[in-house]
Amino acid sequence: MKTAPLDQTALDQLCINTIRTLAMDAVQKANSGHPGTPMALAPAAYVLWTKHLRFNPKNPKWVNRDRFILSSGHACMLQYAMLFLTGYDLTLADIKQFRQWGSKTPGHPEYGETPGIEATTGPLGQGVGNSVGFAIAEASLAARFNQSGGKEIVDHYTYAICSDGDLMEGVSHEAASLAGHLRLSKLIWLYDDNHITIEGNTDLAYGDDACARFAAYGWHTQAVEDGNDTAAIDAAVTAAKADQRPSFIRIRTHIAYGAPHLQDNAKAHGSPLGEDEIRATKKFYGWPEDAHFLVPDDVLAHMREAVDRGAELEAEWRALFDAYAAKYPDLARRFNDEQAQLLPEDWAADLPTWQPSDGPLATRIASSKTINAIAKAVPYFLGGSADLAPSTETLIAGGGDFEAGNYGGRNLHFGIREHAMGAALNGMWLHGGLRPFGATFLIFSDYMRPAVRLAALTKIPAIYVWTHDSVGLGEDGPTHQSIEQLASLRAMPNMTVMRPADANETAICWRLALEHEGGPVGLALTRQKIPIFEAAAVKGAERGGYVLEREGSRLQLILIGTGSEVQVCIGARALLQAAGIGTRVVSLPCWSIFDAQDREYRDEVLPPDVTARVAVEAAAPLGWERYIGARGAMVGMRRFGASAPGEVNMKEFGFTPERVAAVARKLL
Ligand SMILES: Cc1ncc(C[n+]2csc(CCOP(=O)(O)OP(=O)(O)O)c2C)c(N)n1
Ligand SMILES: [Mg+2]
Repeated sequence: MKTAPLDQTALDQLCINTIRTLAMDAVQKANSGHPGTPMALAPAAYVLWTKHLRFNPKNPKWVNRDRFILSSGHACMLQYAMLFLTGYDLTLADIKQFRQWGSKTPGHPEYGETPGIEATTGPLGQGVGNSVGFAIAEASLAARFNQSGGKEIVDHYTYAICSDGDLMEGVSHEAASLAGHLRLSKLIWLYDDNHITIEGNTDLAYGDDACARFAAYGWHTQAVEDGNDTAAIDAAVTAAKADQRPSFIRIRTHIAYGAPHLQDNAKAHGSPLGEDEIRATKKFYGWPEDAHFLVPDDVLAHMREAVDRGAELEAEWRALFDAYAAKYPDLARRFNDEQAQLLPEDWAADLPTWQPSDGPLATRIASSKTINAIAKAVPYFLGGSADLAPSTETLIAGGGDFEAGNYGGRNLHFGIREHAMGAALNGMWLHGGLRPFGATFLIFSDYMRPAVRLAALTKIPAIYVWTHDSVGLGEDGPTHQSIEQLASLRAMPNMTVMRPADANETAICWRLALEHEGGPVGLALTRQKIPIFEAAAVKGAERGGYVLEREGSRLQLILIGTGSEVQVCIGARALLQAAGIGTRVVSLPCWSIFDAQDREYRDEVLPPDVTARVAVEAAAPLGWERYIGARGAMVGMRRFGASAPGEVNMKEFGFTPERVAAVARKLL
């Protein structure tokens, strides 16, 4: 591709104004949306798409494409215009359907809805957070697959456009700090410095020297003082690519550029300009004032050169890959399999199992052993923690550290940056070729929640290792003890929460997590030791819930537990059985998997005519009604926890066989 500075011609200007007017017209037609930012960013987008981005519109999934993420997702008409003009499977009719039910042009970019959209954005800061994950993935794949030292099969940039809001959000600070530390040199952020947010001028709330901030993170920084200066933008991107640090380009723009009454006005952020203002703006651009959705033929022809260019780029890469495959057939096969997220045959054959005599064992320790077995069998499985690897037990032994200069390492160190970790995991998976996990305490799932929610919304199968999962963790006290987290995570669509009751259930949950598609999986694991069941007794964990201990006589009572509280249920059952009450214990490690079983199975585990049921979980009771019904009881947490040894907490908060048995008896 040419990299000489762009000498702006009349045709360039026509293209830029086409992008602008498409955004204005689409927002006006929808009577909703964000016109001002696409108008201001059109020159930058034009430079990026025509001069720098390597992509193939006819194969948006080409693996070595450059990635582009619009972190300021509200400006998505910019991206839709670019995707349409450069020849993706997106038509002018789709643009006219902006923000309508079922359209390919939703109100914020949604992964999976529109070809060429790499990540769902809109919650400010997430896209830039994702971009760090994309760059991590590129570096990881490059380190593990590239062989030649010349033209390589994994070699692409990750670009993100971000706004004032993105940079104010905390996650951008975490993510940028991490990227700088890791020296992710192929990451480039273009900052839309327009001095405007929704409430007005950024002076109201924001005075950061953005370039100084990024320089302090170890980024390469540049400033372009005129967002219409395509040559300067082009030169800045060229310099950014050449630098061996992540790059930050501040571009001073003017929201709603060219609108006589609305340029530099916060009103242009999130409302249609209005027909009169649109006509006046078109006049300023030298555009036919009454034309709507006008795409001049020469503009389309010029922009669609991206189709041939993309085909060539991909063909070139395919030749490179074919040569690679001839030389390194095993690596090439693995590369393709991992891109397809294929688990190696028999990958789960060597997952650990335990005997009761091996216990008691914390489920976090069982998880550690399982992680290491998975890591041996699945080379693209990798992850890390937010500075809690020794506590979450997530180190891959012999995996090496993913660090600047050693991007082949499989242990990521996200630092104390849970939110960036969540966002980066999303980016790593969206990039392709990796199956990532991230770890912290269950309580700090709150610190990564916006990213977890986007993983769920986007159906990203990230795996979260959330340990120290209840008041049972002990002395660290109520700040560290999760209460409402399980309920709130279970309330999230597409989110799978698993809370295994022992080591063997933990290994099963991990296997299910690896095989899971369609959303993230969170494993809630204990800090404290718990006894181990016979492996054969817990096989039913595969179905989310199962009868762990059967009633000795006629079934009168069902005790349902998860995690460490299954032990409490077992103790209570012994007391109740001794009193002649036929009691079964159901272990329910995963509600959503259990709910997906057929009715016959569910009714077998929880017979509908047995209404005396007690749920036992050291967490907020919300949601348990569905399993205990109107007549059931819940032994849970209705307050915050306390600082005391874990066993004391469990006793004081009523997680004892005696209390559960007493609660149960009242139901009979
Ligand atoms: C996390 C989050 N908080 C709030 C919003 C609502 N919101 C959308 S855009 C925006 C700020 C707009 O300013 P800026 O980011 O500078 O974008 P510009 O208007 O300049 O394009 C806000 C607060 C959001 N989308 N995400
Ligand atoms: Mg702004």
